[in-house]
Amino acid sequence: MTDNTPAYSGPERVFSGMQPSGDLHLGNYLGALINWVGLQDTHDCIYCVVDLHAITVPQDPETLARQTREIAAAYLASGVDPERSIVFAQSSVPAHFELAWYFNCTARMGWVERMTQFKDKAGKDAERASVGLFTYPVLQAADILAYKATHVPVGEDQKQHLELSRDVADRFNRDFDRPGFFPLPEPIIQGPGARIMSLKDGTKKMSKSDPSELSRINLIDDADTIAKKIRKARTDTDPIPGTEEGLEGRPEVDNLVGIFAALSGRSKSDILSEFEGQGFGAFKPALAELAVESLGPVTNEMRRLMNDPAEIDRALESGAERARAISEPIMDEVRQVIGFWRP
Ligand code: AQP
Repeated sequence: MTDNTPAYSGPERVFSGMQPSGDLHLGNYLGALINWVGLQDTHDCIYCVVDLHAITVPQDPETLARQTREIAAAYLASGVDPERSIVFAQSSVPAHFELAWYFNCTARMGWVERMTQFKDKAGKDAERASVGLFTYPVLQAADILAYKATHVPVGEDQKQHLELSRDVADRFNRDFDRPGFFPLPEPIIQGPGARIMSLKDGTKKMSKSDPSELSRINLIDDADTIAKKIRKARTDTDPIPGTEEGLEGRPEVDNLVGIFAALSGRSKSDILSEFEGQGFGAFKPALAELAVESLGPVTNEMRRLMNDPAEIDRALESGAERARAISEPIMDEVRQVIGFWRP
């Protein structure tokens, strides 16, 4: 459908975000955050705390403000440099609200109805879900395209939403006969951490909103908590296989091996050859040690930043200013393209 669209010829730009809807976990870190850090070397990057997305489900106001700072602290602690990259809270840049409305008028009901995340999150009682939860992926398209971002590093769960962003951009370009006006953003989904599953159920993704604390490792967990969660992670009684084929039908084991690979920067098959034939009594302590060693510096830096929120606030304020400076001229162009009256 999009093959013949003349290409966007503007600069490459990276955009991504995370919701302040709970504590960030290992899935957010390995699926997205570590890729964000690396992309700073090659691209102009914009990293947003997506508080407008968080309020698609009820949030306590004080907690929302604290968690917004906490997510920003996690970005900085993981290595996002607020001088090189733009770090800000979504609600402080008006372009997100405005473009979301235009895109609500561009996206088609049928496209949004197909989104599996809405079905998962709304559950059986979709009638009672907010309209915002339904149009969440349209707001996501606005987030990206308010900056004409070309690349979006995310975990695998966001693939379908990114396809919708491409459709929205393409539809806008066609409806207003402005080929190449918006880029068709490309997802960057990479590495063995692209889909980290729950520690309690290898068929469900690790998620902030899972009611079980034991299902995830949070970035703010201390060493003992991490070790306990890994010790209690669900496994089976068979030994570790020697090849990736041996992981088939063993989703929990596959997940733990994937986490080991992502944290160590090694391949799954390399990990399997090291642990082939061993039981979880040997594997789990090794994984816990690796997780503590990898996440410890991030946790400590997050704690330091949370004890001095002024540093976080400075980064968010200057990031918002820089984000507005990029998005405002784009919004002027968009209003002109749509044909709004101006004196
Ligand atoms: N389990 C995961 N494995 C790999 N990547 C993941 N991401 C989320 N979970 C995993 C990636 O993290 C980024 C930010 O996600 P988000 O905060 O916008 O919300 P989400 O995708 O809805 O994540 P959660 O943790 O499941 O939150 P809740 O429970 O609030 O919905 C995205 O790039 C995502 O792909």
